[in-house]
Amino acid sequence: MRVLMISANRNSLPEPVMPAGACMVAEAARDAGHEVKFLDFMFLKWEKALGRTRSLLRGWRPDVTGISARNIDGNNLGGPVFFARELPPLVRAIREQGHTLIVLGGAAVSVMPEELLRASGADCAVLSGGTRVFPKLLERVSRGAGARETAGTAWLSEGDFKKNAGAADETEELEDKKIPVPDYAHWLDTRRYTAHFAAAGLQTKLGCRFDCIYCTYKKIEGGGYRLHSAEAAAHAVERLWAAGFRDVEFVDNVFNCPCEHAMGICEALVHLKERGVRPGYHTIELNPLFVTDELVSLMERAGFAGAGITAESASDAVLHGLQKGFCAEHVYRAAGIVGRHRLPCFWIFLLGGPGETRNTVEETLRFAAQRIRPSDPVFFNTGLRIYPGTELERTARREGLLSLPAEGMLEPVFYVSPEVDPCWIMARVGREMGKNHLNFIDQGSLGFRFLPLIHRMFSLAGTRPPLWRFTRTIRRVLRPFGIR
Ligand code: B12
Repeated sequence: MRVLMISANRNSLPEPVMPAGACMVAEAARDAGHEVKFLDFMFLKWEKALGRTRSLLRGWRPDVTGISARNIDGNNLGGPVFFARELPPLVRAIREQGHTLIVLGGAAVSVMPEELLRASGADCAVLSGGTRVFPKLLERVSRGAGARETAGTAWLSEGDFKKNAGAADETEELEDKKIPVPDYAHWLDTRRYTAHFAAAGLQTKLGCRFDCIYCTYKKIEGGGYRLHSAEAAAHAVERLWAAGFRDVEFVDNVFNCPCEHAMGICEALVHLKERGVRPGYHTIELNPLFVTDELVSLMERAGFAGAGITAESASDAVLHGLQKGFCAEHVYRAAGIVGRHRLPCFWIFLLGGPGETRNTVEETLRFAAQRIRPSDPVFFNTGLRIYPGTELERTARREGLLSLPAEGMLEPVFYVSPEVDPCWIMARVGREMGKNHLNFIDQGSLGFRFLPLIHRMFSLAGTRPPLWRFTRTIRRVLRPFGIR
């Protein structure tokens, strides 16, 4: 069969991310014997993206068109951007060119499948396990059976949302299986990505054991862990290295849990380094609870160039309200540990959750000012995106802050504790940024529209990722132009 895969993500902020999942799924379809073409929208303006789609479809009629939808929105209360708004016109443009079965997939679809199916007009959606489910769906379609009933898919039937969750990934044992490493250069303009500081993503496990009230990770990946072995991770890194990638990002939702798994992977990476395979490694999520001297030392020996720490708050009341499963003491301890090492860290805080007050905001700001190394950037995000089905949604409804039905929550809606005004929080963070904390940034900084240009400049100068290591330099240069 003819299959078109469209990676619809055009968001290049805070950096363009390579559509790993879309490539993996396209490759799984090709390996199953289908003829597959790929359209990557990342570096295209909207009109151009639609134009390319139309002209491709005019000359080549795919039986099935997959649309990979990564982001619903930018998760930014200060400047909301609604990416999913591009899906309905895209689906219409595809339909205008003739019949093709339109299948939605991607992280956004795992988060809000019903709402995206309703809004986009696509035929069905793959809920999870794309590399397994999509080829099965294609196989059914090729023999004239209905795509919709494939295990792992969802669809609308006379306006009702239906799904056949089937044998989801939950039960699948990943141990010792190979980690799919797609031939990225076949599907994407990889040079363009790496020139914008994008690292090749590598996922070493699925699942999340935490119960953070706002989060969708369990919805996307399931609760129980399914782990790839350290050998499988090392093998995947070798393949990425051989393909020319010099930066590898662990896209596991939380890299250091289970901690022994992360340690095992780091040990395997140390051995790889001894054999001359030495990319820079990155991860955006370390949970403070499992930050230990031993882990950080191993990460340094393995060649990690930077790591994010998702502390979210330094106030016990807020951490409790968010059900983070750790308290302020752990956040302080993590700062003490990384302070004894050289590994650059990027601290992430979520302000405005249940229980947040002016006092708790001050607690977090004090922690950031006094305990975080001035060379480490600190990101303050105000407001929590509310997703249907989360504990945060229930809290917001109970507190009378949310009355929209789930369909209305596709356009971003945010929670901010009724005990504190979001404008006050943003202004307060702004005041700290305006002082001498050049390492502090807010959501406006991540959405700064000249970031891609800054990436290019640093990249041309031969700088290696992560760019956030240069936060203070960048802010110092931008300040005279009135840019915070
Ligand atoms: C790691 C990560 C990041 C890293 C990415 C690093 C990198 N090198 O890729 C960083 C920190 C940079 C990042 C940034 C952002 N992220 Co992020 N990120 C993730 C995370 C944890 C993992 C993503 C990943 O790579 N998964 C592994 C790959 C292999 O999976 P995948 O691409 O989803 O593909 C699988 C399936 O989706 C499916 N599939 C994919 N495409 C298709 C297509 C078809 C047709 C089919 C059938 C199936 C299919 O098959 C694949 C295999 O199963 C997810 C949460 C999660 N657990 O998924 C959030 C997540 C994707 N991010 C999210 C967001 C919001 C963002 C930001 C907008 C945040 C911000 N404020 O800036 C930015 C956007 C960046 C951009 N340019 O688009 C949201 C997106 C949904 C939403 N709420 O809108 C998520 C889901 C987290 C959440 N809040 O729920 N992110």
